Amino acid sequence: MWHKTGMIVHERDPYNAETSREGLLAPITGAASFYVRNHGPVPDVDERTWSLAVGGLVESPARLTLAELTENFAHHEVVATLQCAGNRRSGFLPVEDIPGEDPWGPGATSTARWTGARLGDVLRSAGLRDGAAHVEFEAPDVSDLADPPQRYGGSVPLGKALADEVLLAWAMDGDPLPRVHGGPVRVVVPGWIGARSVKWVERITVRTDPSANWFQATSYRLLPPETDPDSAGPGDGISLGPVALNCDILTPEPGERVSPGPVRVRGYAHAGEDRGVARVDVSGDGGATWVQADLAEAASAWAWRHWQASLELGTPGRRTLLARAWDTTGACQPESAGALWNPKGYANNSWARVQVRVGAQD
Ligand SMILES: Nc1nc2c(c(=O)[nH]1)N[C@H]1C(S)=C(S)[C@@H](COP(=O)(O)O)O[C@H]1N2
Ligand SMILES: [Mo]
Repeated sequence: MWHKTGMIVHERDPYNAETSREGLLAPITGAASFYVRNHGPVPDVDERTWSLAVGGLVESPARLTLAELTENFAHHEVVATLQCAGNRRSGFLPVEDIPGEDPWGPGATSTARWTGARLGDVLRSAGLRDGAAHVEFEAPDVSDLADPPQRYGGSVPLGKALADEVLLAWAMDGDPLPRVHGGPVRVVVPGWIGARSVKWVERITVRTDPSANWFQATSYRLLPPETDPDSAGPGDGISLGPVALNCDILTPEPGERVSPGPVRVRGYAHAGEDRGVARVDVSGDGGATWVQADLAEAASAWAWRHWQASLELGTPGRRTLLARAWDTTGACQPESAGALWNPKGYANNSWARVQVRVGAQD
């Protein structure tokens, strides 16, 4: 019942589906094509009885209904790209298989215009107490992927939680937030991995430490390649937060046959947190020469940038198209997936590679 059409479905239950390459070409993805990442069943939340508990290290613990949240706090809009830490995991699989994790291509990312209250306004109205350093979010969906099975949750440091762009969102592209995307209310943490944008949020707890929830303490962490992910425990590996600079090629699609002559290559690029996309290079000759792509304006500082370039692919045969983005700190994406491979398959931001065939036949 939560299923959408035109998606690349990785799992039916829990429903996990990525946006098609074609769907990724739109500046604002639209709810009908927005990727879905669930760790458990979509919970049955009734917006008439939903409430948000705000507690922990606050002066005045509170419980807000949807009406109180929408009527007592200023409304803000942010166009923001969400990107799952598992986006582009499929690029790791030729290096070494990653059992038990979905082989996401470039479509575990999408962009929407979110409307909501600032999380910071809600926290400030409750009043922060000494020692406040992290803000935890909890949702009602129970995941049996967690060990032990538990409700989904996570946290962000207080500095990010108070930032203007972080919302408790009740609308997506001007419509009530669809249930599958966390309605009635979700957290939206622009610039951070999608895992922190907790859907169906019902409890916010201000703490001294990061959340002990399995999805924060044990999962969504970058483990050294030689570790066994099943024996990883709380605190192992690097906790993922801000999204790494990334890009991918959307057209032509992998395996597509293109005519000799100039080929239009299009894609997206995204850099998390306080970084912007500054340049994208595209190559049709394995990186011997590069062409700089034309960058479209970003819809906001928190949104991806689309790009396009024209490449001369020359004589018939197989070619690998490459793309690499640079960010506003001057950093470039790493070249190889092999150097980044990790047991859970997170944060593959290696150069985009798409194989095409030039000409009528090989
Ligand atoms: N309650 C809850 N929130 C959640 C999740 C979840 O399984 N349960 N998945 C997280 C992950 S890993 C991602 S990438 C985003 C995906 O948001 P979307 O399904 O709206 O695209 O939601 C995050 N919030
Ligand atoms: Mo994710």
